[in-house]
Amino acid sequence: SSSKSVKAAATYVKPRHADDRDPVVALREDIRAKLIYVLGKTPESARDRDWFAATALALRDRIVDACHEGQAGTVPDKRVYYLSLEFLIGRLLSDAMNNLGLVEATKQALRDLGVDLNEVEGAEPDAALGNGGLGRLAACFMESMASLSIPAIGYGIRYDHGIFRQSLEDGWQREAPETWLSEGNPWEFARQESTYKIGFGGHVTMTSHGDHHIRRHWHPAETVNAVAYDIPVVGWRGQHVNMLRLWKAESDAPVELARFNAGDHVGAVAGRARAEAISRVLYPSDSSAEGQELRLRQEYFFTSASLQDLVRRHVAERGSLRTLPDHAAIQLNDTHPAIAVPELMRILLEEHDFLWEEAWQVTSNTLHYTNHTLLPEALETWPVELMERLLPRHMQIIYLINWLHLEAQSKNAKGGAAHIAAVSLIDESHGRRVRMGPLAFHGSRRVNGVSALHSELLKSTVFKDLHEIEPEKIINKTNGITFRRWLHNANPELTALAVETIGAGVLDDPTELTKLVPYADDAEFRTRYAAMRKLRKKRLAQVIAERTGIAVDPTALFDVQIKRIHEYKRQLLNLVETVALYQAIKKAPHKDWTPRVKIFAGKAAPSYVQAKLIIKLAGDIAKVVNEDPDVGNRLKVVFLPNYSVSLAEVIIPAADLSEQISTAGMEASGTGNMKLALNGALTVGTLDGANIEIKDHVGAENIFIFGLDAEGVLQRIDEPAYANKAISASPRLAAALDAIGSGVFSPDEPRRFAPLIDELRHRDRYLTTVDFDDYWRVQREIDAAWRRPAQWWRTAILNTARMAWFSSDRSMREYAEEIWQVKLD
Ligand code: HBZ
Repeated sequence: SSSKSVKAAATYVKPRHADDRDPVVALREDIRAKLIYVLGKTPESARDRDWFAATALALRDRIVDACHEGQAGTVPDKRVYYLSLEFLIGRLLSDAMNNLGLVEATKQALRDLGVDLNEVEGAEPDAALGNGGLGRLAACFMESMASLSIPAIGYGIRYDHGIFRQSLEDGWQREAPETWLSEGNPWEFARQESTYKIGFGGHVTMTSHGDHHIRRHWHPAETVNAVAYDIPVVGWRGQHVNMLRLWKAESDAPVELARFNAGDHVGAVAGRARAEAISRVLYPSDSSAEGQELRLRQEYFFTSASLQDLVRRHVAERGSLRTLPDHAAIQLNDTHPAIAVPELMRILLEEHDFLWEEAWQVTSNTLHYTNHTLLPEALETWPVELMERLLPRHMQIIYLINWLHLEAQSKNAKGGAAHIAAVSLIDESHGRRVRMGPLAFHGSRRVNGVSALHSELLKSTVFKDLHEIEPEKIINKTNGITFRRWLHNANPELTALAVETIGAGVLDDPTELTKLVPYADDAEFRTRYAAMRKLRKKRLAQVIAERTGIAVDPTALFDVQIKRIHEYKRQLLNLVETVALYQAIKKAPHKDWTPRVKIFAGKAAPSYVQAKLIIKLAGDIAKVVNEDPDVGNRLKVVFLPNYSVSLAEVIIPAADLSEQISTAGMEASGTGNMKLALNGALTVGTLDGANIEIKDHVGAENIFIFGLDAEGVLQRIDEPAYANKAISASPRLAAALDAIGSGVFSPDEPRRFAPLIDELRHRDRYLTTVDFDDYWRVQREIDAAWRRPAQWWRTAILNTARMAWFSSDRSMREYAEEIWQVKLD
């Protein structure tokens, strides 16, 4: 789709290439040569997938040229290392073409070869090495760092299987493995020469070095090789290239030939299979901690490989590791790499002869930690027993770090037992467990939350006691999104309209979007803006028809909630309101209802029973509502399967309304909220996460806010029987719950949804019942607003015009200046 008309961009972006052939001719020749000589295909026999690989290889050459042209042989003053267990990248082709300024040239080159760029783009599998917001944020940050020329390396795992493919079987979620690497990955370079040994298990020895100096040494029982695979990340206008370095686990044990020859073909490779399992699959749970041994192995595997790699690089470039904090800033994306704290200590102590205090200075001045959640079930802890077995030396180091930390605390005024227990890195309340959040906090120079509200809540809740010890440590860095992907590439029509109206400068500087503000009052511009949206809605309607068989009317209000399925995100609130609306339409079918299409998409963690039931409920409601002749086009309900980055790129530009309705205080930030508002969807939302900052930027009159705020939630949650009271006070809510709970949407199994409804009636942990009436009120206000198109489109344009601050370029500039202390040009 991006081929359609980032024409606007291509006109203004000077193509870069390594030779002086005409860019179209050069691409045509190179793509053809890749197809024939690298892939071994003929143009006649090539499938779209082959053309994709050939095109990617030709573009990769140009990225390498850009890299060599710009940075060859230079050692940057300071590098950023972004450690993340997840990078939810999606497709890379349109990113690469756009940032190289080669969209039109590639399209023309392929056309000359008789191939349609759109088909080629469609043949690229998503690199879906992440679950949701946290993983996608890492991908946006990588793109922005390259675009800002911040020298950076992203470190992660090269999973064979990313997030599972979701299908619906009779409305129930089914998971199948995603095989994105089955035909190779043309973007990557395998670097067999960059291999590190990662140890597990074993024991620790002590040797005396005189003067009371005892050195400990770890002797792992088992080692696994981490092999580097590099994906180059090219920034805007090809000015700078960074690397995403992903580690693959390989066994260092040979095939046991004697066993194999004796006929034990499976046993002969069992040890190898165990080692290689580490990079086999992405853990598919989001916002809940896994607690399994393989997960801890993954965390240590990629953290150790990354630290060994960056330490080796630093020593090669600078000699002494004492200057590491001056030349390296390591960012830990949540606690998944928090084992970096004892691992960096171990490397400095054992492999570089540091004394404890020196090692601590270097470690705690190099590491930085981003927290992404306050939900207690998502905060990682590891049983001490498991750590002792898998990482015995690290457990010793953690004990010593904790001992010194608590020793310092026992000397201060608040040093009582309760305070010590609150700040300890070990939780002793239900078995002994290492608390990875406090470990990351204590071992880092800065800790950041991801929205203003979230950072404040960090200080008053999960890190309250640690914050009092070091009040300067927690800072806020509100999330952002890359406009290159989420506006320019995903919405070329809106981009072209903006470029035509306010100039191409907007492609380099998103703050130029504010120049659109006066056009909100220009009727002709509003008509063009609305026409752009209509085009994208027709396209989405096609996709909906293809994938679900449901026919939707593109003139209806497209209301979207797209995100992981989780109770705190309250898809259930949206569904209960859908049922109430359905009942109201049935009662008064001839009222002038605002036609709506409610669009849902998102994956549930495979073991999350309630979330899977919510998906089934969406499908069951859809079946009844969509087939009811009394309803017609007034209301349609759609659940689009297999939500992904590339599906988001289709839905977001077609959305009129963005549902951001989490229980206040629970969504750390949200980033889909930013993508939708940037593309001109109006937000219906709670005062949660970055919604608050979106409201501040777009203006309170241009967003629909409802429900309790975070403080209100904290108060209400302690009141007795709040759900009961809310239901008794609202006949509309009671009727909707009765319908769902009694089987109106599941006549084949009337009690199917009782678990969901019983939870709402008796406990309602996420205050769905409490916020319902206000949600209903604001939705009817939205119905009315849709019936005043001039006003609606004015508001939509003001949203687009005022979202510039949410660019991840802004986020990355703030991290660079206030956390990493990296100078920007
Ligand atoms: O991180 C999300 C937050 O829920 C969202 O509000 C925020 O915008 C986004 C970026 O900061 N958190 C996640 O996506 N968390 C996970 O994906 C996750 C994955 C594995 C875990 C725990 C959490 O073990």
